[in-house]
Formats: sequence, structure tokens, C-alpha cells
Amino acid sequence: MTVTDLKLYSIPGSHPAAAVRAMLEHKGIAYRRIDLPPVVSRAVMRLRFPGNRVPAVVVDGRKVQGSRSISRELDVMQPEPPLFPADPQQRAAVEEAERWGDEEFQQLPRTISWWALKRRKGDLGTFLEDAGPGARFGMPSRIAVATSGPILRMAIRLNDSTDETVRATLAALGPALDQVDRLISDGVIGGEQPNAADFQIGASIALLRTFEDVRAMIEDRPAAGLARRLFPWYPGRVGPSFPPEWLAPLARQESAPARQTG
Ligand SMILES: N[C@@H](CCC(=O)N[C@@H](CS)C(=O)NCC(=O)O)C(=O)O
Repeated sequence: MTVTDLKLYSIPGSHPAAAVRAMLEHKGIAYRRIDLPPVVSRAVMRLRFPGNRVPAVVVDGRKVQGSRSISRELDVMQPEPPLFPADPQQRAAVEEAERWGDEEFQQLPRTISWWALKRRKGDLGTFLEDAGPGARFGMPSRIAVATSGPILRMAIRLNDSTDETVRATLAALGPALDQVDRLISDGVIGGEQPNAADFQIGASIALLRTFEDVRAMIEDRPAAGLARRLFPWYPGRVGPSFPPEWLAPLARQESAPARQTG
């Protein structure tokens, strides 16, 4: 099928939308990106699509919403290079990793993001550097940042980004990243040819890496290498945000060398 017109609905800094961008670019499919402001995006999306979230695409007038539906659609539209392996067993493993990346892992960076951005409003503009004009309501990004208070408060409420949840989310990050590192060492993701799970999971790690203090704790993991490789262009840079004791569980246990006994 030849695509003549593809429109991607996104939010600046949205990780599943970034996953779709990277998949489109990997396949060499040309597209136009429409960036919407967060929260407000729900109403705009609901007018055009069945659901209220990004990412969504319109391909020659057809609507597809959700990063996992879109990855499948892209493989039908343009089979090469494939986003899913041909071998049924390998495909099942990639599909399961992609599902985990979407349904479980994706929310972790989202929850901590809003909490941090409320405290580092000045850094919000770094996510807009890569946005289309729609993300700014036609106003300079410094005005979008200055008027972001209500959006941030609403996003915090919608994502339950309370102190308690954010602390628990940071504690859950280490085990989740261990899971990503396992998927890489098992060869499900991290191969030479990236698949749909690489893009889905890599985008969440790319968002985590925008938080300087989180990045410092995870940068030596294979998971971080995946994000550096697939998302070198990911926007956003947020200064230290989280209390050090909340980040402490992210410290990796160095495997102590076996003690000589006897
Ligand atoms: N799990 C969905 C993503 C759904 C989602 O929560 N998207 C966010 C952006 S990362 C959104 O639309 N947020 C708008 C809002 O919560 O107001 C997918 O992978 O397609």
C-alpha cells in the first residue's frame, strides 16, 4: 500500500508518540505531526477519535489510535523493515514485551514526570523545543510555560502523581529496568534490527533519561543504551528533582566478588 498522507497526533515529550515517530522514521514513512498541549489534548482527540489519548494517526483518512495498534498498522502498510519477527515464537515474545512496555512500564515515567515538572516549571520549555506550532497555541514557549500551572495541576491529578505514588514508582523503577535488561540479554529486544517492543520500551527509557537525577542512576544499564541508540533526538532536560532518599532504591547492587572461604 502506498501512503500518500499520514498525520500523527502527539504531545511534546509524549513517549508513546515518540515511539510511533521512531517507527515511522525507521520505515521511512513521511508524516506530518500535530502537537497538542497535554490535558487539553483529551478534548481535541475525543472530537476526532474514539479515545482521548495520543498517539493516533490518520492514514489516507483512516484513523488508528494507540501505539500498539499503530505498530501493527505500520507493518501492514509497509512491511519492510518489519516491526515484528516472522518466526511465530519470536513474534510472541516481542508482542508480550511490547504489551508489558505499554500496559505496565509506560506509566512509570509518566507518573514521575508531572511531579517533577511541577517543581521545575522552568525546564518545561525544553520539551517544546521539538514541538510543532500547535503545541504553543501560536504563542512563544515562555508564555506557554508561564501559563502551564492549571495544566500541570490537572495532569498531576489525572496521573495520581502524589508524593506517595511517585516515591513508590521510583522504587518500582529498578525492578522494571531489570526486566528491560533481561529482555535485552535474552535477545527479545536490543538486536541490530529494532522491533516494535524496542521502540515501545526504548521511548519510556528515553523519557526517564530526561530527568537528570534519574539518568545518573540508570545510565550504565543496557536499557539506557537502548534509549540512547533509538532516541538520540528525544526532547527535554529536567534538572535534579527528586529527594535523594526516593532515588536510593535505584542504586544498583554491585555483585560482590565471591569470597574465598576456607
Ligand atoms: N498507552 C497508550 C498511551 C495513552 C496515553 O496515556 N497517552 C498520553 C500521552 S503519553 C496522553 O494522551 N495524555 C494526555 C492526558 O493525559 O491528558 C499508547 O501507548 O498508545
